[in-house]
Amino acid sequence: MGTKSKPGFLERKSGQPKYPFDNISSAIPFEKRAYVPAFADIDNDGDLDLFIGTDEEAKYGGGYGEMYFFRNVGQHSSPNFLHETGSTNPFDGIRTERYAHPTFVDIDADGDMDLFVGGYYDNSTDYYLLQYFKNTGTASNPVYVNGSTLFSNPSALGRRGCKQSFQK
Ligand SMILES: [Ca+2]
Ligand SMILES: [Ca+2]
Repeated sequence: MGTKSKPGFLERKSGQPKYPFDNISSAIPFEKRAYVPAFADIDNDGDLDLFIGTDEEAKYGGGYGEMYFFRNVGQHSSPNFLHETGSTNPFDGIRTERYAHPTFVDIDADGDMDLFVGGYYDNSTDYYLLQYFKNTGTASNPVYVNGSTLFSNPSALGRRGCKQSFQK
């Protein structure tokens, strides 16, 4: 609805036509406490793919987050998201901090999407962290390794978590 200069929004709900997310809630276990979406064309095929950051407190023995990956196997104007796991998920086995808030941007201008994840480190001091995951693969076949922490200063970031944002 609306136009580029005057947007209008219409909520589409589960079960309605053109609602592309019906298979997502069944892919993420109910007990997760964060569902933070980020879109990026991670396989460079012209449509936006979906990532969802979560809190995975139980899976790794406490205190970590995880990224779920849904490849867009539809069209740019008619998305259809397929849950990818194992080796087809570029974040398979990679832990983030809790309540993962992902954002993709080509920060090093090498043509592939890098990742920043804001999160929460659950210990007695309650740090809020920003992690950087450089894409060491390609624009169509990303490879991410465990991220380095850019900063973790609760007094600078505030105590309600950090969420990163980049403007084009
Ligand atoms: Ca894509
Ligand atoms: Ca890059």
